[in-house]
Amino acid sequence: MSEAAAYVPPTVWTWNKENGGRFANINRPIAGATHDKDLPVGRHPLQLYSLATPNGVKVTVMLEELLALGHTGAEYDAWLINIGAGDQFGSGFVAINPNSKIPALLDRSGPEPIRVFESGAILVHLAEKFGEFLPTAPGPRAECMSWVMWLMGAAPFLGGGFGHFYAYAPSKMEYPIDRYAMEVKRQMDVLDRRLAESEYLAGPEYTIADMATWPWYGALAKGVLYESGTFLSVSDYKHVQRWTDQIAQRPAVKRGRMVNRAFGDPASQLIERHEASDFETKTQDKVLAAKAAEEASS
Ligand SMILES: N[C@@H](CCC(=O)N[C@@H](CS)C(=O)NCC(=O)O)C(=O)O
Repeated sequence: MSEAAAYVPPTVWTWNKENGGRFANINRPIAGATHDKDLPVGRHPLQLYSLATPNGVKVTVMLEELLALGHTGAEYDAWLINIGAGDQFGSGFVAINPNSKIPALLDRSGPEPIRVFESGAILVHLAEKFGEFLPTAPGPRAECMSWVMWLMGAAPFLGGGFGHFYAYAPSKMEYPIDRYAMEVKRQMDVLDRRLAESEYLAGPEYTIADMATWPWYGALAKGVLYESGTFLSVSDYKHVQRWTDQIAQRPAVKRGRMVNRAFGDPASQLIERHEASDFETKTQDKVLAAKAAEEASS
């Protein structure tokens, strides 16, 4: 009998803190802050609190794209939220995102600060604020928003479903891996068919739909997400491969994916971003990385 079939749910679910999953230490069945901690605030109009996971990269790519177009109002301070250490449960972070997940944005350009949480909402907020990467004609706008919403609904099946059971669960279980592998392959086929007929997701122009989708499904296409490239036969999705490579060449994408990256190759990391020149100097980055290593070992 399989492990899943042997499990009989109790009458009332209770929280088993040591469930063995990779992120069991930060998963909780309750919301709200666990500790008092103010967020730092820099000098730019936009304050971003994030981490370079696929959800975080969506926003840093958008900000770098806006800056590349000359929108100086898109200058931003990007502060690191270490979700492994529970920074998302600090009172300051919870005040701008009651859902305690990165990314979160504080737009301080107007008379009153505006908080924006959910990566899709942040992309739309920035697109509307600067009049870029979201078509304004009703048809193209609807197409773009449809793909943005598709991504926001689809990605949790990839991350929380497939990724969780394939890479993070304490043991490999056939039923959930099979169920989510099927769904993720279906999603890749949805993208592949769309990208066979259209250069970008929303049409001939690169938009926030591509920025939202590329960090997830582009990474999946390259086999770097959950080391599942062979398992899911990702090289079969030729049009997704073409689109992934095309977007990866964009200078703003190369910069955006580095911001708030606190893992992987040190050369790919810019732990905090406060100035465009930070990409070149990375001096403060090295200081922060050394400090983080020191804290981790103490
Ligand atoms: N729907 C949210 C999802 C954000 C999300 O899941 N963020 C993850 C990192 S990719 C997180 O902060 N996790 C911390 C936690 O769950 O405690 C969005 O798109 O902004």
